[in-house]
Amino acid sequence: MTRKDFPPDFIWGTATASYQIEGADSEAGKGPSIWTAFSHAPGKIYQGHTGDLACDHYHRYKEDVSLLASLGANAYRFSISWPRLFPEGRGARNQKGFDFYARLIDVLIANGIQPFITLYHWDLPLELQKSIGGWESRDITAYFGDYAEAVFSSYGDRVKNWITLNEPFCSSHLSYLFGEHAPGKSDLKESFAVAHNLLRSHGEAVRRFRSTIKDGTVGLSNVSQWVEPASDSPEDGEAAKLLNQFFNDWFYVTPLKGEYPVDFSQRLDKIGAMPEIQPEDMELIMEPVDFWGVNYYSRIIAKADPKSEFGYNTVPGDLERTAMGWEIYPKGLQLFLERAYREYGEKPLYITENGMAEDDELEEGSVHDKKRTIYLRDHFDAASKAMNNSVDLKGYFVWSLMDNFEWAHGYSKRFGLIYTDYENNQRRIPKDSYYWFRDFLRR
Ligand code: IFM
Repeated sequence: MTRKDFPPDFIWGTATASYQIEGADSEAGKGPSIWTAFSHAPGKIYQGHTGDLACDHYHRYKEDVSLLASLGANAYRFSISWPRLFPEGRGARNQKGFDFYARLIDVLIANGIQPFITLYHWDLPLELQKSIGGWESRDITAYFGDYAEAVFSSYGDRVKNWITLNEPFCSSHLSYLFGEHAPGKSDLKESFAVAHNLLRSHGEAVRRFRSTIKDGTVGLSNVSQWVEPASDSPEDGEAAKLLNQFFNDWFYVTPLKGEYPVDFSQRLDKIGAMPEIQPEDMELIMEPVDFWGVNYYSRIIAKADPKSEFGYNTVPGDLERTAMGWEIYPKGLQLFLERAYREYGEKPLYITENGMAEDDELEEGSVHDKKRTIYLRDHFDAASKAMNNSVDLKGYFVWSLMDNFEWAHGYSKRFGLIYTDYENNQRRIPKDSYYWFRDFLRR
């Protein structure tokens, strides 16, 4: 398999997110985010790590763009930090923040790299959390819309591809149900209310996009798991359907059809956890997207369990795992892309994240991350098979350009093509997988 197995205009890039790489968290007028507060709260993050400095990308963005250019990437997906532009989420603008992204965009374009910008990758301005409860409040939608519009008006002349939200599943359920992410709450009903407000805000951003930008595309990036039943039994089949609705369909089918997936909704209804849907909410949520962003890492297996709240549980599979403990299943990428294309409206797809954490070690200036290289090769192959089966896949972003702040895991998990040497002033050291990807792109 070589680059020639993909169309000539195929997008090849890497992805990152603001809080995970930028650092300069309280510099140049930036306001704190919910992750600033969460990472500084005792006991929330591995060994008390924070994103205060992260990869120091804020100061080293030119070096990072040079590394992208040497890789041969023709695109780069990054997110904008809302509190860097609006320190309190609304009201006063921070011009230095706007200037930073303008410089980043310009240097990318000068190097022939198209920016793909995500508006929200989890770093909500802390002030909005404190004053209105962040995503818990319906009022967030208008504020997110205003922020989105300010971004579109500032950069829309140069940036053509946009993503509203990254993985609303995580910013609702990981943050409000499982409590692992900021703001760290555990309340089922609230997590679905938050998911509803995230989807409404996504719709609002799409609406603002259509009224501000004349040429360009906008989509939504979802964490996407290939769901399998534990056996051929009808009960496990039903379990897989429910898990699919909870994990995947909730954030793909709802914006497509304006209706929450029926079976899972019925379960939620029974326990009084369905979000309140007001007239016109669904019309807003359904604002049509131009593409779906698929963030694929692994599969999950569902087994019927009449005693559990939703009628199923997940059970471990027996495939090799990454350092995150996620099973390595390239075939799942092909199957997911095929299902997504078929069931989510035959829209163009991008893989907006794919990659793996490995226990990388620096040995005499090199990192021999063989597993990651094989992982990427096999997932590229799976993507190309999906395309051969008629899936309209337009691009592939490897997660991540460099090792970075992996949320609750701090810096203990390394996903990068480039090793970040946290002990030595965040020195960048391209790993073997970086050179493999570079050669793949050159060939
Ligand atoms: O690092 C995260 C990213 O922020 C969102 N998607 C999954 C990645 C790996 O866990």
